[in-house]
Amino acid sequence: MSTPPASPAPMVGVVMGSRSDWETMQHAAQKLEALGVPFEVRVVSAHRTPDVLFDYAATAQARGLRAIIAGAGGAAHLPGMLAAKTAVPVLGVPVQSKALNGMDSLLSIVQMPAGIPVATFAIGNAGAANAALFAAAMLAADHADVAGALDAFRRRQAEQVAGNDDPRIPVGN
Ligand code: RP5
Repeated sequence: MSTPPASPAPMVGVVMGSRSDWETMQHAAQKLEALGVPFEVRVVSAHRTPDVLFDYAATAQARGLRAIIAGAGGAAHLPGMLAAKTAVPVLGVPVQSKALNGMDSLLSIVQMPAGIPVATFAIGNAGAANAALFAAAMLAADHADVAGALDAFRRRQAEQVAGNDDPRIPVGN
């Protein structure tokens, strides 16, 4: 019996403050999967498991991660704290909180002090998807397969919009 081929080392980390963030962050994972970008997924909480956060950040670069997509809601300190502890670019996704609709998450992530940047995306599913597309764009210069997949995605998207440009006609007709 032959051993299955080893899966490629992850180039992108998708992390989130709680399992409850997965509903949002799965949209990042789906995009990375579709583009063929090797990634890993972890729950890493800035408040509940700070030591795990520090370890994740401290080892990220040596493990080959080239971007970390970090989603959190409410007092969303995860992206900023990761950015403080690693040179790997951090892409922050504000999760839509129940109490304040994600405005708390957005402001917590976007208002970083000068010197420690976090690239901040839109609140919710669109932000998660776009963070993945952005991470793929960062990788594209050195990975022709990812560049090709991104290009194909954009062409398909444009065709879908152009092919259904009368909003009165249901999609698929
Ligand atoms: C944050 O608190 C998480 O990122 C999550 O968005 C929010 C709520 O977490 P749970 O109470 O659902 O675990 O740390």
